[in-house]
Amino acid sequence: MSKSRAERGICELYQEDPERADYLVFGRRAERDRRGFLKGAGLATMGAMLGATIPFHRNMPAGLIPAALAEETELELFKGKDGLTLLNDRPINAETPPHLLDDAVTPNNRHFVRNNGTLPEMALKMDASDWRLTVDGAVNNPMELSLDDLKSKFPVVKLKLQIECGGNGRAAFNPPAKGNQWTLGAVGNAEWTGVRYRDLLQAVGVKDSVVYTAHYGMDGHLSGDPDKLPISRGVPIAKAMEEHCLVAFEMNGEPIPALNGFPVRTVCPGWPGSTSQKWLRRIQLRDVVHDGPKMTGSSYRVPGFPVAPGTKVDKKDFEIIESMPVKSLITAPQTNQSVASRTLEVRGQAWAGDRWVQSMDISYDFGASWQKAELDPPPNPFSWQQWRSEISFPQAGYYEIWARATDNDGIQQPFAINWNPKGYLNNSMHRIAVTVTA
Ligand SMILES: Nc1nc2c(c(=O)[nH]1)N[C@H]1C(S)=C(S)[C@@H](COP(=O)(O)O)O[C@H]1N2
Ligand SMILES: [Mo]
Repeated sequence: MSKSRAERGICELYQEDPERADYLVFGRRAERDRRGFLKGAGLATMGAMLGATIPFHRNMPAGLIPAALAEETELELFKGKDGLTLLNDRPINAETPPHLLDDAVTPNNRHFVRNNGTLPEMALKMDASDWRLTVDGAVNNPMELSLDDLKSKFPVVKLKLQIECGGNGRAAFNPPAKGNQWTLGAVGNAEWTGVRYRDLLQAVGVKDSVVYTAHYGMDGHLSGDPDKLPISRGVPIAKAMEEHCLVAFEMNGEPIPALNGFPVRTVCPGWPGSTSQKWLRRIQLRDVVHDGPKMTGSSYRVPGFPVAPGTKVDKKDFEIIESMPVKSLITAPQTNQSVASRTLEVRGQAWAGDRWVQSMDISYDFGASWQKAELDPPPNPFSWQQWRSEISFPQAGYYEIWARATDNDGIQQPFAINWNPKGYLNNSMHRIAVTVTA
C-alpha cells in the first residue's frame, strides 16, 4: 500500500516535513516572520485550535507540533485495542485483521474505529452525568432526555448488529481513491444494548412531512473550529423506523468505549457505518434529505450506474449509499500459514446489509469449482452469520481459498471490484493463501 494514498496522521506529517505540515494544518495562512515564527492569521488559527493564546509563541520553532494537538490521549485509548492496525492517528482510524474477527460477537477491544474528528471531553472522561439527547425538528413534542430517561422510559433491547464502514476495502481500488486505506477490517458485529430508534420517534410524534433524520455528535472538528461539525449524517425515516435500528448505550454489556461513541450512539445496521452516529447529542427530524457534513457531494455516495475505473463522474450522478452489499470474510485460518495436514477447517463471517446471507461457497482451485459451506442463520436480523467448511487438499502445495456469499435476493459477491470514484462498497471476494506441507 503506497503511503501517498493514505490519509495520514498529524504526527507522521510533522515528522516527515514540519514546514509543509504547518502549511497543511494551518493553511495558506501559515505566514511567518523573517525568523520563521508563525504570525498573523496562522498564529490565530493555532491559538483557536488550542483554545488559548500562546504567550511565548515567538519561541516556538517552525514546524513544532503543539503537544496538545498530538492527541496522546486518543492514542493511549487506541492501545487498548487488541492487534488493530492504525491507519491514521488524527483522526484515529484503525481496522481489525480478519483473523481477529473470528468471534460470533466482536469484543469491544477488537471493534474497528473510524473517527472523522476529535473525541469529546465527555468520552475522554467517561462521565455521562451531563449528557442530554435532544430530539426535535418536525415533531409534535420535542424532548430532552438524560441517560437515565433513555434507560427507564423505553423498552431496552439487546441485538447483535454488524457495522461496516462504507469505505471498507478501499485500499484495493485502482486508480486509488483518497481516504483511509481500509483493507478488510472496517467491520464488526458487537452486541448493542439500547432503545429502539422508532420508540423515540413515536414518543416525539413525527410529523407527516418528515423524510429524513439528522444525527449530531459531540466530537470536535479537526480544525478546532467549534462551529464546524466533523460529520452529521442521517437516514430516511423508514430506515429509522425499522425495528433493528437502535439508540444504543452499551456495547457487549459495557458502557460504549470512548473511541466507539460513549455514552450513546445510533446503530443503523446494514447501512454505511457513518449512519451510526457516535457521541450522539441530537436527533433532528427533517422534511428534506439531511444536508449535514458528509451527506452531500460525493461523500458516502456512488454513481447511480457502473463506471469504468478512473471515470470522472459528474456530482449530479452520485446517489446516497443505503444498504451495504453482500460480503464475507475468512477469519480462520489466518492468511499465509503452512498447514501440516491435508484437511483443514475454514471459517468466517458473512453479512448482507438489509438482506441476509442465504448460501456460502468456498473454492480452493482458483474458482474452478465451489463447495457449499455450512452457514448459520443470524441470531437476529442484521447480525453477521458464521460459516465453516472442511477442505480436503489433493496434495501438498500452494493453495488459495476463496469465499463467496450469496444473499437472499440471489446476489453474489463479485471477484472484481466495482470501481467508483471514492472507493466505497468493495465487496469483492476475500482470498487467503495456504501452503499445505503434508
Ligand atoms: N460522531 C461521529 N459519529 C461517527 C463517526 C464520526 O467520525 N463521528 N464516524 C462514522 C463512521 S464513518 C463509521 S464507519 C462508524 C464507525 O464506528 P466505530 O468507530 O465504532 O467502528 O462511526 C460513524 N459515526
Ligand atoms: Mo465510515
